[in-house]
Amino acid sequence: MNFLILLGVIAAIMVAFRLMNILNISQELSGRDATEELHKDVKGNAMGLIAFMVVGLILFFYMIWKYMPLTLPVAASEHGVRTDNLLNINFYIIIFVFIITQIALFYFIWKYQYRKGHMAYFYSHNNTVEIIWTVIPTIVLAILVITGLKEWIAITSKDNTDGMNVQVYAQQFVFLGRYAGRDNTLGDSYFRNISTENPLGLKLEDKAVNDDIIAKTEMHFPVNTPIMLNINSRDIIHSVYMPHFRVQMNAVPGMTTNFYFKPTITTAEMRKKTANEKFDYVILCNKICGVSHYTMNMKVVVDSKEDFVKWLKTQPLAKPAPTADNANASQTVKEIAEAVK
Ligand SMILES: [Cu+2]
Repeated sequence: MNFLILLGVIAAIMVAFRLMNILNISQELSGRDATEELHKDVKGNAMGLIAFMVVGLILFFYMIWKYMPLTLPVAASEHGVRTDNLLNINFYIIIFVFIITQIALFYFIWKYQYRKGHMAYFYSHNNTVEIIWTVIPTIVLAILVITGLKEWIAITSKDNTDGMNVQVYAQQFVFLGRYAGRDNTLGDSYFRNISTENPLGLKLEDKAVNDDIIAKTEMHFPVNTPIMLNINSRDIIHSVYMPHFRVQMNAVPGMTTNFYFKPTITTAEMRKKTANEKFDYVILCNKICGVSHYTMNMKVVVDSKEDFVKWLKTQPLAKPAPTADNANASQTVKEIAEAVK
C-alpha cells in the first residue's frame, strides 16, 4: 500500500514537470518573454518568505511554551543552579541572535527583490562592519567560555577536600555505591581482587577498607553536605548521570574521575515541589554501554543528615566477611595446589 502511494506521488511530480514544460513552450510560441512572467512572481515569493518567517517564529515560541514544562525541575544541587543560569544565559544570547539574523535575512530578501530598472550596487568591503561583527562575538564567547571553565574547575577539582568521599562503581549493567566510613578514606582496590564476595575488588590488607560501607540497591546522600564522587568502571566506559543534580561524569576503566556537588533539596521536598508523590532521584548510565544500557540505573535518596546516618548504619560493610564457606573454598584451593606439586 505504501509502495503504491509512493508510486502515485512520483507519477504526480512527473506530470507536474510535464505541465510546466508545456506551459513554457506555449508562452514562447505565443511570443511573450518568459523572464518577464518570472519577474511577476517575485513579489509573491518575497511576501511568501515573509509569511514563512512570521509563521516560523510563532511556532518557535509556541514550542518553547508547549514543551518547557516537560524539561527538568529546579536544580537540586548548589552548583546546579549556577549551571542552569549559565545555560540560560547561553540560550538568551542564542535566541536573541537567532531572531535578529532571521528577521534581517527575510527583510533583505523582501527589500532587494527584483524591480525593473534597478541594478545591484557592488559593495565589496567595510572595515568598520568587519571589526564590529568580529570583536563583539569574540568578547561574548570569551566571557561565556571563561565563566564555564571556572564552573567546570569548581565541580571537578580534587582540591575540594571537604567533601564526603563516595564511590560510584559502574559495570555492565549496574551501579554499586561505596561510602568511605568514619575515616572518610575509600580503601584501596585492585581489579584482580574482584570476586562474587568482593565485587569492588577491595584490598583487604588496607586498613581504610575496614569501615567502608557498600550500597547495592540505592544510594543516599545527606542534604546540604558536600559530596565528592569517586567514579570508576569495571569494564567499559559508562557515564554517571544524575540529571536532577545537574551531575554527569564518565566512568572510565583504569582511572578515577571526580565530581563534587552539594545536594540542597531532599527527596521529600522535591516530591512537594514537583507535586509528584512518586518522584525519586536517580543515577542513570548516559553512555551507550551494551544491550541492557537502558536498564542501567540506581535509585538515589536525599535525606536529612539524621536519616542518612540511620540508613547508613543499616547497610553492610564493603569488606567481605570470611564465611565458613569461603574459608573452606580457600582451603580446597590450597589442597589442590599442594596436590599438584
Ligand atoms: Cu552503562
